Amino acid sequence: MSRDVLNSLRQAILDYDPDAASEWATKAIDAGLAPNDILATMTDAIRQIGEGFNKGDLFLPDLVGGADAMSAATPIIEEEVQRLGTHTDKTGTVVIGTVFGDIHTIGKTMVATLLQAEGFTVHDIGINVTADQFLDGVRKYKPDILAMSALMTMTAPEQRRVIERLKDEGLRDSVRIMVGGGALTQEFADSIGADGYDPTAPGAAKLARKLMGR
Ligand code: B12
Repeated sequence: MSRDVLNSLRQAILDYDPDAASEWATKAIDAGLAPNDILATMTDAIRQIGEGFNKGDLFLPDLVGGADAMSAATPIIEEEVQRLGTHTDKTGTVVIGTVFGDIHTIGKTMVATLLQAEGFTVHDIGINVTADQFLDGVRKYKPDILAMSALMTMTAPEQRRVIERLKDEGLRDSVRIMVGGGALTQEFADSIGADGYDPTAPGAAKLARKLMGR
């Protein structure tokens, strides 16, 4: 039964059908499935579309169609994650954004949602965020953690630029930095001097707690 619901949700994303995707996401929640499992199914589907694009079997409108279906279903899962959120203690504050030149929002939003579920106060400063805007976010919100997402090999180096700018402005030691996104590896994260990297959203939430010493 739950397998059928998840398969239908996956199919709705592969069919680029936002209405069906939100309908099956609601059914998955009603069936009592864990938000992490639902998000993992959706992620698999959109990555399958990405692979098709990579091989030249699918094209940009396919990415847009899959992303639209994904974006229709995501708020339903987010709502459930927030409803389930039991942490009343404030674990810490996070500023999160997708780096300059990069408009991929889905993974960053998932990480923000699961951080909230872990009790963090999250300031999501959006996509295509310049180094100056990240610095402004750090000055304004004084976060414990700065989280940056980058989905493309072209935009990943932007994370290095932000870290260098934080150093130049004397802000680097005021904040822990975690990085992620499809284009990254642990080696890259180490090479730019980030404090942590994880390839998944649930892992990002655990990593954030670890960076807070919890
Ligand atoms: C959907 C999509 C789009 C949508 C985005 C819509 C939206 N609202 O986000 C649209 C159609 C707009 C798009 C556009 C483009 N895209 Co695109 N896109 C994708 C696709 C298919 C899925 C991305 C996604 O949402 N994945 C699902 C999420 C959940 O995964 P995720 O983002 O990786 O996040 C997870 C982890 O990485 C982690 N995570 C994420 N952020 C963070 C942050 C921290 C701190 C941590 C710890 C963890 C973490 O947690 C998440 C959950 O597990 C990928 C393929 C892929 N395999 O990812 C291509 C992909 C990223 N796109 C690609 C390209 C090339 C483009 C375009 C240049 C295409 C074009 N020719 O115009 C443009 C670029 C636009 C721009 N300037 O940014 C390439 C990038 C190649 C590369 N390595 O550089 C990919 C890999 C496709 C491919 N195989 O070639 N895209």
